[in-house]
Amino acid sequence: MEGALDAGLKLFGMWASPFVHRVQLALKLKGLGYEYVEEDLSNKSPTLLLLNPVNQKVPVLLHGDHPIAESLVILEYIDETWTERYPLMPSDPLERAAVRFWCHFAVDKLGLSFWEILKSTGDEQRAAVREALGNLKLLEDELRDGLFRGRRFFGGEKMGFLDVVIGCGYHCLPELDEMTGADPFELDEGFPCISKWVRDFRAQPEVKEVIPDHDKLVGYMKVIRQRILSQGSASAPRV
Ligand SMILES: N[C@@H](CCC(=O)N[C@@H](CS)C(=O)NCC(=O)O)C(=O)O
Repeated sequence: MEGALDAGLKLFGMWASPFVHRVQLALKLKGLGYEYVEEDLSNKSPTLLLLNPVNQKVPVLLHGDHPIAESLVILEYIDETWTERYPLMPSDPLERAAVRFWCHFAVDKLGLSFWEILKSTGDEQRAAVREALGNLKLLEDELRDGLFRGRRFFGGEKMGFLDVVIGCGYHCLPELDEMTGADPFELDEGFPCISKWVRDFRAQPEVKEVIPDHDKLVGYMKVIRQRILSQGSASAPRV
């Protein structure tokens, strides 16, 4: 909590979870300190089950006595509670609508298509990669020609809400083939705007502090993939 405001926050998380990283990155950008509790998701603590009885998932943020669950809900809560510190959401309503729209896209489209890559092999996986690349192309077009065009980040010169949401889920895009055993694809060639954005995101000091070492994450994802493949299909987390 060094140098950060003690806001009476406790975060229940798991080191490799992109949903937890979203919350950690938002707290870091806002300069808010918090106590961190690492959960063993194969043996969840009674406290986690009590705080998030509906989904029984991390992250859960405890503010005083009040638990808040679901990463996007937590991000909005943090942003609306500490408005004076590093605003994450844009002030313009149209831009806010666009941020929310692309957050839905990240969860419903990108997230699901990448999950399909992780849990499949052979032709099924190649089809999943085609679907995911089609989704990435939509994001590439948005960065090139849409509301966010010409910006370093979706938030402008600095990272904003959408950078936190998409960045924590997809900073591993350059290692996607390694993580999933999929055929290699050239991010730089097909997706110049996304690949620049990924590089800029990964270079941010707050991101470096929050996101675990890439080799460690890739190794962990390979283990998860093997576990899913040996146990049969797993349900997708909502990314
Ligand atoms: N939609 C949730 C997803 C959270 C989620 O899937 N968390 C995973 C860890 S990456 C979890 O707690 N899994 C435990 C389980 O599914 O039982 C969010 O955005 O917070």
